[in-house]
Order: sequence, then structure tokens, then C-alpha cells
Amino acid sequence: MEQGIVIKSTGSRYRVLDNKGNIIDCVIKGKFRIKGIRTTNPVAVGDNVIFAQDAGKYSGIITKVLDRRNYILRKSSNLSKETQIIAANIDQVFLMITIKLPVTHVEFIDRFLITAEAYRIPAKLIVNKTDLYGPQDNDKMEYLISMYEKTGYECYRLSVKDDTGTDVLKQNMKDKINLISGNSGVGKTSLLNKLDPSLNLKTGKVSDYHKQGKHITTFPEMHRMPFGGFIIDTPGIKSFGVVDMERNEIYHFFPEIFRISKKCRYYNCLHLDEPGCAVREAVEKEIIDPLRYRSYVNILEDENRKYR
Ligand SMILES: Nc1nc2c(ncn2[C@@H]2O[C@H](COP(=O)(O)OP(=O)(O)OP(=O)(O)O)[C@@H](O)[C@H]2O)c(=O)[nH]1
Ligand SMILES: [Mg+2]
Ligand SMILES: [Zn+2]
Repeated sequence: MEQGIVIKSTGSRYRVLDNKGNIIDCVIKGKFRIKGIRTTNPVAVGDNVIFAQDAGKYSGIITKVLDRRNYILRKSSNLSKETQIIAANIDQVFLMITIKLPVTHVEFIDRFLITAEAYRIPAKLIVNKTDLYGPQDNDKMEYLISMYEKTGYECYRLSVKDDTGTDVLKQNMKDKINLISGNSGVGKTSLLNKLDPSLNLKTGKVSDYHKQGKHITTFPEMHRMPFGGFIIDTPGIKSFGVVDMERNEIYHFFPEIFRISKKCRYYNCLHLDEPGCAVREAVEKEIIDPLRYRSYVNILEDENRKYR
């Protein structure tokens, strides 16, 4: 029996990196179930596994998944019940966003951030493609960055194309297990190719007509970085359903809303139209950004719809 870490999962086959640096293609045997959650994939990238290797062959059978330190789940859509583990045992997640080509929406960012908060995984934002931005785009970028920095999220300005901002990111990712997520076409895989040109991974174009990416990366895959640590590249996501959250706890994962909610008159205030709501007062005074509050209300309404 040997131990390794899953670096790629394609549904039925798993690529495992062992302690000696060998890569073994594995299948799973038996049933793997995680308490309390239903997932479409029992073994995920980042999982530490025990496997039995066929003598002399670079193929094996995974027999056990070791306890996960954490994991990040997604729902294939807002209303779907199917959940998928994107990756496990992650030190930090980066959401890559772009102001244009494609446009990343605030609510999408917020759905991602609350998921990371719920799983207690530090989340950071990367704004890529700064080389494309005119004055208006830059204003929009700076607005978002200041909004998220105030809330407590680190933000990075990046142009993979011009190679600006890559060194700072490298320093931050060094020696950690990092995951990069984001819409299709924002440049996740391009960043990996920049950080390690020998990877030569496939990237895609953003279409002129739809201004969206073409879902080039299809499975999450973990890559060892020459400067130390790992980066997990993931397929672009369209929408992000929130997982495992009660309606009355969604605001717990908006740090600035949660902080102020302690001053609401009613302990079970949902910050919609209750009297004495400190959150709504803070939104009016723009202490809480109205964009963030709008995301909160939309996500809450989406969750309500599911119960009807
Ligand atoms: N102008 C500009 N284009 C970029 C930059 N970074 C990436 N691109 C381009 O954006 C397109 C999409 O890049 P990918 O790296 O394939 O995007 P991705 O996020 O991996 O997309 P999926 O795998 O589909 O999720 C490619 O044409 C890249 O060349 C950048 O900083 N500036
Ligand atoms: Mg990609
Ligand atoms: Zn309130």
C-alpha cells in the first residue's frame, strides 16, 4: 500500500502523485461516501489517498481516502441538488475575474466568496486582463477592488499578457496549495502557463459574439509549481449555487453584514424590511456597499424559491 495525492480526476480515472514523484493512473474500488453530503465524485483533486499499485505498472487502485482538512463544493446550477467536490485540502482559493471579455458579475463573485467563507477557506481576488482596460473599465475595477478590500479580501491586479502582477502573486502562492476558479475565458490556464511555461496547457479564445470563454479546461487539475507549492486549475463556471446553507445564516458569510447585524433589534432579523435593522441603515449610509447588499438579497430570494 502506498500513499499519494490526487492531481487529476476525470470522473472514473484518477491521476495520483506518490511521495517519490511518480505518477500513477488509478481507479477506485468499492464505495466511498462522505457523511452528510451527496456528491457526484467520491474522490477529488487534492485528496490524500491510499492505493495499491500493480507490480511494475504505473496503474493502481485507490482503496482509501484520508480525512479531508477541508473541501470546496459546487452545485452544477442554482437549483440543482447535485453537488460536486471541486477540490480538497486547499490552503487558499483565488477567484479570477475580468471587467470585460468576459464580464464577471458581482453576484457571481459574492456567491463564490460566501462559499469559501462557509468552508473557512481563505479567498482572494485576481482581476486579470488589465491591459485591455480603458478609463471606465479601470474605474469599475478600482471600485470593486476597494469594495472587496474594505470587506477584508486581498485583491491582485494582473495582466498575464503583459506579465504585470505575476511576481506578487507568485510570492503569495509559494509553498501553498492554491485553487483558481472563475468564469470561462478569464485567463486561469494562461496564468498557469505563465508561471510554468513548460506546462504548455491548452487555452482558448473569448468569442467576439458572446464575449464568453469556451470552456477549454474540462477537469480540475493540480500542477506543481517550480517556485514551490501547487496550483489547481479548474474548469470555468457559469453560475455558482450555494451549498449547505440555511436561509437565516447566509448573511453570516458576508463578513461586513454579519458584523453589523449584531446591532439589529431582532436576533432573527433577515435584514429585509424588519424594523430596527442596523444592516439596512448601514446600506443607506453606504457603510455596507449596496452592491453587496443586493447580492445578499438575491441569494436569499433564490434560496427561498427552492423551499416553495
Ligand atoms: N488581453 C489579455 N488576454 C488574456 C489575458 N490572460 C488571458 N488572456 C486570453 O484569454 C483567453 C482565455 O484564456 P484561458 O487561459 O483559456 O481562460 P480560462 O480561464 O482557463 O478558461 P476555461 O478553461 O475555459 O475556464 C485566451 O485567448 C488568453 O490568451 C490577459 O492578461 N490579457
Ligand atoms: Mg482553462
Ligand atoms: Zn437586520
